[in-house]
Amino acid sequence: MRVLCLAATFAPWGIGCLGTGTGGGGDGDTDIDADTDVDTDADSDSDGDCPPAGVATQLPLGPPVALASATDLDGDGRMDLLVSSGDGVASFVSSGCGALGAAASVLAGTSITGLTHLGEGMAAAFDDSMTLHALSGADLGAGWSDPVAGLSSPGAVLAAHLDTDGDRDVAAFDATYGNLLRVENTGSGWSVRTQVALPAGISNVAAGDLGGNARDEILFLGGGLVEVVSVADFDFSDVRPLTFDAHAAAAFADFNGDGNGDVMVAAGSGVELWTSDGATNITLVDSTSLGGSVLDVATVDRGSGPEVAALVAGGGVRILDGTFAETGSAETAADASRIFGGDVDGDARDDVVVVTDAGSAWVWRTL
Ligand SMILES: [Ca+2]
Ligand SMILES: [Ca+2]
Ligand SMILES: [Ca+2]
Ligand SMILES: [Ca+2]
Repeated sequence: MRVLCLAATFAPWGIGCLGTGTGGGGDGDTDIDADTDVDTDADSDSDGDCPPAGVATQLPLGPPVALASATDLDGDGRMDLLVSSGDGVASFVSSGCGALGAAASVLAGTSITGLTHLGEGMAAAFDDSMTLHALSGADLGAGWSDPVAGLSSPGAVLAAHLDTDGDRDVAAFDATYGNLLRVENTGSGWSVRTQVALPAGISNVAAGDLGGNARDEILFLGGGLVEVVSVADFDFSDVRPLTFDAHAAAAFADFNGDGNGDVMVAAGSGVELWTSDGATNITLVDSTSLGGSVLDVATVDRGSGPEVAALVAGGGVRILDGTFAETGSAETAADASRIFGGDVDGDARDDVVVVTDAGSAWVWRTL
């Protein structure tokens, strides 16, 4: 019975099964691991649909995943997941104990090139007609769409505080990261504020606050590492190349606990800690090797301060504290490519969600 339920979830977006009881399980049960409903963490898992705590558990999502993001869409304090196969955007919302259930799919027939979360129940998607969509709520139904002009081809989008009004705005890139539009989130629409040409060699971007003011800094990653410092609203004219070594991804938080924002950066087979002086000057202070190419990093806070969760090629996940001591590890799948940190089960400790290219989420309810 439960195996049928698992199989049903491989159908296209929107087929309910996980966490919803609408799939093939005739008893309404949605036991994602099809085992014996052993409840390992005393979370009142009466119907067996909770991913067990302490190990990474595979939840099928559907079609291959080209883009993914994560935020709390329905405001219940639990991190939810947004994914796109390239055609439309689907939401998978956390149930009480961290199972991710298909909630909605929108923009069917629209080719999506970029997906990011704005926080506070909102996400942004960019499409190949150069339209930027704000998506809100578990059903992704509330929000707005506006064309944004100025790019030759649509590509990635990155949420960041580009001004000081407290909501996240969007940096929209062309397909080769050659140009960037700074787009204001007005609360009811998108407004392109400035445009800038970028240096060659960028393959990823990340944003977070490294001090100086309430706006975020942006890191350009790829065949180097470049810090772009916020100078004024929608003005990032202070561009600082930091190194020409390859860097893949970045996660922001105050990792050394001195009150200033820092950043953990995936670099080759290791992770680097760059700390800030509170005035946007960052310095490489330490690094560690994880024995394989580090594909992605995320910040997790399990109640004792921020740590970094690193995804190593092949599917291994390691959690490291600010001194690079390993505080947890898990194994996922060989095609795992993205990692997210956030509390999926509502116990106030961040968990880890890994997304694979083939269309699975691995939920690791951390201890
Ligand atoms: Ca939620
Ligand atoms: Ca803003
Ligand atoms: Ca710090
Ligand atoms: Ca948790």
